[in-house]
Amino acid sequence: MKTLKYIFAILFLSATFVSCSDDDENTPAEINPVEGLNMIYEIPATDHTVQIYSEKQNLEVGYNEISIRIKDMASDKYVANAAPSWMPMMHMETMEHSAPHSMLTNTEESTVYKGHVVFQMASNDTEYWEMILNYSLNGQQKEETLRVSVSQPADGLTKTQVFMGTDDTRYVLAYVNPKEPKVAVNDLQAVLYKMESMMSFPMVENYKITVDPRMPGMGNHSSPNNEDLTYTTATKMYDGKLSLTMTGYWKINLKLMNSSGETLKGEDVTEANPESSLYFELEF
Ligand SMILES: [Cu+2]
Repeated sequence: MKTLKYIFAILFLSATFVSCSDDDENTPAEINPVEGLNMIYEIPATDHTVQIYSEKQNLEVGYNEISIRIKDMASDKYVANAAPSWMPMMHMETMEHSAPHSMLTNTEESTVYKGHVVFQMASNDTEYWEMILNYSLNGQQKEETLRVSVSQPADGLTKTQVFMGTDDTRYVLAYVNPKEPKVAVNDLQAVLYKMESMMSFPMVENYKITVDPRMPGMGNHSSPNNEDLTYTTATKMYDGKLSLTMTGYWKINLKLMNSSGETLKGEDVTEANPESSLYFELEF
């Protein structure tokens, strides 16, 4: 009975406290820096916890935008000087390899470290992905290894291609935007990496990717006002324009060209050749 009384007292006090702060009109509305994101993993450690967020419900093959927060339990605050780095690793039956990934930066929100990973393949019963995280907390270097699951996108459409170029280099090309395509001229965005080794995937700059969207279900018609993808230093991505004149299934035929204008992968769409071997698929 005594315990119950205490609980009531605490409840009453906290209710009072909440209503007090609600009444205070000078208190600015608290901005949630991970608003709209899903916390897909949380790694509990003795004195802190690492939280991993995505726009999606889970990690998928292709381009994944990921946000990481580290909460110091002692101060109950998210840490702004953790300087984290990460390394995705896939453990396959016969080998191990990494995946293309950006650096983690906290330029928009000091306590949210953002970056992206392009997973080339899904995990399965015997082959799995791990994310190795390194960061500093209260002057100490920490490392956590988290097993993550990576699935094929539910829509089954191709938005990522791993391929060998005519220069005998293996490339990874992944679709980034538009996330919600519209009947309009959309901002098209993609990332391009090359595979230097099993562990190293440097970003490829200053190449060009031609864009030729077609509707195979409707006589393979195209659309006007597309713009080829070119590298933008500010975004560290390839930016172009994708014109979609109607809803339905579109095949975005692509051709990758190096800085000397040589075609490394993909073919022109002609009467005789309805599609390129390099493409993205969209349906909306
Ligand atoms: Cu693999």
